[in-house]
Order: sequence, then C-alpha cells, then structure tokens
Amino acid sequence: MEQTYIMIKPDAVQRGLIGEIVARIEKRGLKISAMRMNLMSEESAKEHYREHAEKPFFKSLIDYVTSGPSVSMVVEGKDAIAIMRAVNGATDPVNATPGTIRGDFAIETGRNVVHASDSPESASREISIHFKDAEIINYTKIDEVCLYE
Ligand code: IDP
Ligand code: MG
Repeated sequence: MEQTYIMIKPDAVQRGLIGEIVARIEKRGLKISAMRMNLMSEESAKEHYREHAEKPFFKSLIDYVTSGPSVSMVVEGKDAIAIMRAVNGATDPVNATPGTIRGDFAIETGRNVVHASDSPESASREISIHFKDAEIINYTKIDEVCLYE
C-alpha cells in the first residue's frame, strides 16, 4: 500500500468544498489514515513547496496556502499517489478534465483547490512535514475485501 499527502487548500475550505473533496477520495476507495484542519505555518509552507523557491510565483503561493485554514490528509491505498494526481486533475485547471476536482471546481492555477504528492519521495517528505507518526492511524477498512483482488 502507498501513502500520499493531500491538502484541501484554503480557497476550497472557504468555498465549502471540504465535504465534496473528501467524499470523492472515500468513494474512489482510498483510505484516509490521517486528517486535520489547521492554518499552515509559513515555515511548513516554504518547506513543503521548496522545489518552487526560485519561481516567480513562490511568494504568492506561500501567501495563498497560509491565507486561511486548510485540511491535510494522509491518503492510503494501492497506487494512491498516481490515483490522487488523476483525481485532482491537471495543475492548470484550464487543462483539467471535467470529472477531476480541478476540472470541476477551479479556474486558475493559483487557486487550484487541492494538492497531492507527485512521487513516493515527495509523499514521504511531505507527510513528515505535516504529520507526526502517531497521528497516522494504521487500521483495516472492511471494504478492502471488495476493492482489492
Ligand atoms: P501541482 O500542485 O499540480 O503538483 P506544481 O507545479 O508542483 O503543481 O505547483 C505547485 C503549486 O504552485 C500549484 O498547485 C499551484 O497552486 C502553484 N503554481 C504552479 N504554477 C503556478 C503559476 O504559474 N502561477 C501561480 N501559481 C502556480
Ligand atoms: Mg507539485
């Protein structure tokens, strides 16, 4: 099983989309292993997005993700990283397919509603920024017998 870090960004929280986004993750069959709402610190945001530190949009990105409460999750399942990238849709919502979260709920790259880790290395790095080991719950869901061959 793979784990990925998911953030429901502050724009989505303000727009009342928490339930809609969580429902899509649950209905897909992925398991939520940790979930918390908080105001992301500037320090955590800068560490999370450090690969973009030299980009012209870095400051506005940090301001955006620290502008209000966001919801952080650890989501688990077979191929969870690739599945969640597909569930979220393309970074620029103009290119996001309808049926994806960004394709249904976003207009601009700078307000694109959700984050998902892009690789196993990013997932473990991002999970460790936002969660302590003890906050990630290891449990079995009864639907796993139906979801997995
Ligand atoms: P991702 O979120 O799909 O992994 P990345 O390229 O890693 O996309 O960019 C991280 C985040 O930075 C994006 O989700 C978006 O919020 C923001 N971002 C990326 N490119 C731009 C841009 O050109 N203008 C404004 N914000 C951007
Ligand atoms: Mg990224």
